[in-house]
Amino acid sequence: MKKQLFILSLLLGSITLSAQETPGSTPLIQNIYARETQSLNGYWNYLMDQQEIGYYNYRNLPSEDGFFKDVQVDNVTTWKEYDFDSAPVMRVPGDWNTQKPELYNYEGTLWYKKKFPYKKSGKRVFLYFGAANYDAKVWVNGRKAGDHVGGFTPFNFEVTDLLREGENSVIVKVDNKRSLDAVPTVNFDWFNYGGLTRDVMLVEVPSCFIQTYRIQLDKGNTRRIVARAKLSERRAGEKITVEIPELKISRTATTDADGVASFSIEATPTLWNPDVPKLYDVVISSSTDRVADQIAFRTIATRGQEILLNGQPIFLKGVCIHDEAAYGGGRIYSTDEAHILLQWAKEMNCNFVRLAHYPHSEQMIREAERMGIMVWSEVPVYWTINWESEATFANAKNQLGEMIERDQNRGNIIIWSVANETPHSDARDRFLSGLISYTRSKDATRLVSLAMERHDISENEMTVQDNLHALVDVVSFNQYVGWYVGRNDKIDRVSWKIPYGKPIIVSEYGGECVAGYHSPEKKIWSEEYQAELYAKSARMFDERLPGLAGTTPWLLKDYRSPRRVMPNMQDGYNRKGLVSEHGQKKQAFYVMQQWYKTK
Ligand code: GCB
Repeated sequence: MKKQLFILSLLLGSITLSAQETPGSTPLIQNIYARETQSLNGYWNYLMDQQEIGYYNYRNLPSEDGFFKDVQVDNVTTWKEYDFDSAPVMRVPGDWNTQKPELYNYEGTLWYKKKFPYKKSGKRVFLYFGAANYDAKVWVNGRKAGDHVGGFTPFNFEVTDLLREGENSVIVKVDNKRSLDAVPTVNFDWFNYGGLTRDVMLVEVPSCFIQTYRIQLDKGNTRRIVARAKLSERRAGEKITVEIPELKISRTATTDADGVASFSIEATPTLWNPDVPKLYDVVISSSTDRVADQIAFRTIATRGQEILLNGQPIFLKGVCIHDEAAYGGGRIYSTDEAHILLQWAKEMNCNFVRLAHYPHSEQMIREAERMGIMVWSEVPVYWTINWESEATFANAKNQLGEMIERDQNRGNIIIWSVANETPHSDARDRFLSGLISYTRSKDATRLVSLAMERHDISENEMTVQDNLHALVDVVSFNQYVGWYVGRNDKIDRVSWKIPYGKPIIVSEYGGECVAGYHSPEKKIWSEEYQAELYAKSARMFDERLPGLAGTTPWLLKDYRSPRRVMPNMQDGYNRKGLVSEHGQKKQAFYVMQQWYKTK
C-alpha cells in the first residue's frame, strides 16, 4: 500500500509540473527532408562575441541596434563597429570548435550571417535548423524570426512575411555558455561543441499542409497499421490519403475539428528486424499537400524480463555512441559519417545502439534504421539538473517533445530514455516522473527507460534501487566494476540481485584504455586491462545477472571531454572507447565481438 501511495504521489507531482507552459518554436514540420527545400548550408560569415556586445549595450541592457540589425553605413554620417560581410567564414553545418583553431575551446556567443537569394512562390516558407547548440536567436532581414533553446533538437520558424524577392539575409546568435539551470547543466562528460551543427534550410509548403503524421503498427499487433495525420490548420472535413503501394494499401479518411485524420488498416507487412530491415514507401496526401516517407513496421514490448521485437524475445547487443565523427572528431551531420560509426557497431555484432546522451542527428537514426540497428534515444537530463526549477522542467520537456516529434516514424527507435545517472531526491523523482508520463502521452508504443545507478547490498552483492523502477518498462543502469569500483578481480566476485521483475539493460560499463598501449601485466590504461575487464564482465552478466536483456558498453569510440585531464593518457579525451579517435580498434572490441556472437 505504501508503495502504491508513493507511485501515486509521483504521478500527482508530475501532473503539476507537466502542466507548465513549454518554450519552443512553431510546431515542427514532419519529415523535413521530403519537402521542397532550399539549402542554406555552406559558408557563413561569423563574429565571435565573448561579451555579447552585439546583443547588450554597455549598461548590459538589450540593445536596440545590435548586430542583428546589420545596418548598412556610409562611414560619413553613419558608422558601426562590426561588419559581417568582411568577417571570416565557416561551414554550416558544423561545430565551430573543430573548424577554427582559435575556437577550439570557445564557449560563448558567436554570430552567423548568410546572404541568400529567394524567389517568391506564393507558398508558405519556414526556416529550419536541424540543431543549434545551445541557445539560438534568429533574425531574417533584420527582423526577429524566433528563439530556440536546446542543443540537439530541430526547430522551424515561419518566415513567409520576413522574406523579400531577391537578396535576403539571416543572422543567428548562437550561445553555448553552460548554466546551472540548463539541460544539460554545467557539468557533463562530453565536449560542448557550439554552433549550427546540423542542416539549415528554407522549406516551402502550401498554405494548409500536412504538419505531422505517425504511421506504425498498432501496439502489440503485427497485423494492424495505425496512422494519424494532422493538418497545419484546424480544418474539419478534409480528405487525407495514406498509400503503401507495395502492400496495395490506399486509404482515405476525413479530418475532425482538430484537422486530424485517423486510420486503422489490416495488413501483413514484412516485419522490420535487424536481419531484414525492411522499409516500405509510404505516401501521405491531402488536397493540397503530399509527403513521401519510408516506414519500418515492427512491434516492441516486454514480457516479464524479456524484450520482445515482433513478439519474439531479443537480446539487445548494443554499444553507446556519442555524436562525434569517427576520424578527427567534431559533430556529425552527414549520413556517411554516421555510417562509419554504425558499421563499427555492426562489425562488433551489435543489433542496438544507445545514442548517448542527447538526440543524435536524423541522418544517424535513419542510417541505423536502414542498417537494421535498433536505437535507444535520450534527452540530456544528465547528472545534477536543477530539479526544483519549473523552467528547467519545461526546457527538458520541450527537448523531449521535439525528439519524439522528429523521430516518431522511425521504427528502429525502441526506447526513449528520459535521463542518465541522476542523484535521488523527491524533486528528481517528480521531475523524471513528469518526463515519463509526458513521453507516454506523446508515444504509447515504445518502451521508456532511463539510465539508473548501481547500489551495493554488501561487498560483492549489488543491486539497483530507484523509485522510478515502477514507472519504466526496462530497468537500465550504469556500473563500472573494474574501473571506478574495484579492479578487474572484483568483477569475478560480484553478483546482482535486481528485484523489479522487468527486463534489465546494463546501459554502461567499461574502463579507460590508450589504444596501442600494451602491458603483459595488465596495467591500468592498457589494452590488456580493458580487454580483461570486458571478458570478465561478459562472464559476470552471463552467470550472475538474472533478467539481463541487453548491454550497451561505454563506449564505441574515444571522444573529447574537458573532464579528462590525465596527461599522456587522456589529454582531453575520454578513453573508454573500444575504438580510438583515429579508428584503431582496441583488443576489447574483439572481446565484445566474440561475446555478442554467442548471444
Ligand atoms: C558515466 C556517464 C558517462 C561518462 C562515463 C565515464 O557513468 O554516464 O556519460 O562519460 O560514466 O566515462 O565515466
